[in-house]
Amino acid sequence: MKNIVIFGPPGAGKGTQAEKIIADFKLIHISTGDILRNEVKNNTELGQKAKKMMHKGHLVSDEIVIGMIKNKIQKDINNNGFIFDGFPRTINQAANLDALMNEINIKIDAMISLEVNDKELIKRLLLRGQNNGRKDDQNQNIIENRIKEYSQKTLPIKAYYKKQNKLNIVNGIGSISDIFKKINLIIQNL
Ligand code: B4P
Repeated sequence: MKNIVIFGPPGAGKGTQAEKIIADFKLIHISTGDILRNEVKNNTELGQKAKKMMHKGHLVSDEIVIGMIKNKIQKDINNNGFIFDGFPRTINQAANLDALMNEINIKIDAMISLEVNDKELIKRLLLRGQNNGRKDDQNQNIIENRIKEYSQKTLPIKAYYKKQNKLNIVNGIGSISDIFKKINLIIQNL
């Protein structure tokens, strides 16, 4: 079993690279962003709570997100491994993920951190906003809020995984396939 965290600021290419990782390594994809967007689309109670935060570019509460992850892991426990995309996003989420995995005798094997500068992130997200209708991609202020949330609440997770010797840094600027080659090598060597 290989369990990977794909990490980076909004627009770094987490979802994009996760798709390629799944295709090559047959891992189960857990994207908290996708799960939350689905809840919003279906107008569930959880979705109604999450929508307010997501549309402002804020993080959804740890309590909601950790509950979702727990259900997903338990549902797909017998598989080649998980790729966590957009989760954890706070130190509290990272510690809860470790505890959850510990309970079932599995662990995170690697964290892959995609590094992209803010100017490029804003350019990518505004471009995506023109094509896909995601409200949080259509407004530069909201995108800047997401980057700020990332710097303040999410970035400290890098040190958390570094301490566990699991941090792998990958330059997220370049062609999608060149970036994937580097990621592929890291996962193969685990
Ligand atoms: P996410 O869905 O995780 O969205 P994201 O950070 O924007 O990244 P995504 O994976 O979609 O985009 P990617 O970088 O692949 O989160 C959305 C919101 O949900 C959050 O703001 C938050 O409110 C909430 N949320 C989610 N998880 C949470 C959690 N754990 N706790 C609390 N709240 C949570 O790609 C971006 C664009 O760049 C794409 O258009 C892509 O085509 C392009 N791109 C990718 N690679 C490229 C490359 N190499 N060159 C050029 N363009 C590239």
